[in-house]
Amino acid sequence: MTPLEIAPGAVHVPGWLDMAEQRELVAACREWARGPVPIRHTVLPRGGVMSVQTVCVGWHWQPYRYTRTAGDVNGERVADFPGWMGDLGRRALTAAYGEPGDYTPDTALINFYDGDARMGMHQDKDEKSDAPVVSLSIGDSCLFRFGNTETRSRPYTDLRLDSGDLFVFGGPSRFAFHGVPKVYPGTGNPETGLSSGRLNITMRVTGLT
Ligand SMILES: O=C(O)CCC(=O)C(=O)O
Repeated sequence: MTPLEIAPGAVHVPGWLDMAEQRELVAACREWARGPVPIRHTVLPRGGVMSVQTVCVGWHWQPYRYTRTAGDVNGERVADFPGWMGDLGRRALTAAYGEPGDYTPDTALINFYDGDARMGMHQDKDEKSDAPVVSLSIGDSCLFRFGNTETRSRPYTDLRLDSGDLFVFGGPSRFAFHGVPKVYPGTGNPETGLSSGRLNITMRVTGLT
């Protein structure tokens, strides 16, 4: 549970979620995956399809904007961002930075990685706010690549994110490129409620009203 600063403003807190919290998050995500906007592989503007499956709460993300309704899926409004998740986000900031500030996340992107799913190096920059991103990992471990704000390539730091880990990036690292080059199948604990695959939840402040 000792916070490790990976870069200025980017903090890894291994083993932050206990098993009961991981189970509760898996159960909540399973519900959201069913609807009102079901989990799906996001289609990119040039026709590519993301290998991860994504469902959102609070706001719906599609490349490269947020909307309340999911025009690219079924036109429904996404589930509300629950108050308990905001509390979890503030606890996460306290664990990473020592205090929560006025952190008020209003969206979460929930990504499910199975098979060979991965995520290329990218910046989270569709938010109109520079508030930190809180990332929670459950299930299979992965190789997480955390880079710099200028380029997709080096310098970057490779680290392993395990089930229960928290990663927060804000301040000078808020717009750093990052990605998931590899998931390690079979490394998760089925007690989380996930028999296979990896779940990642990122909370963000959209800055939208
Ligand atoms: O799965 C992860 O750990 C990272 C997810 C991510 O980069 C994103 O949702 O933008």
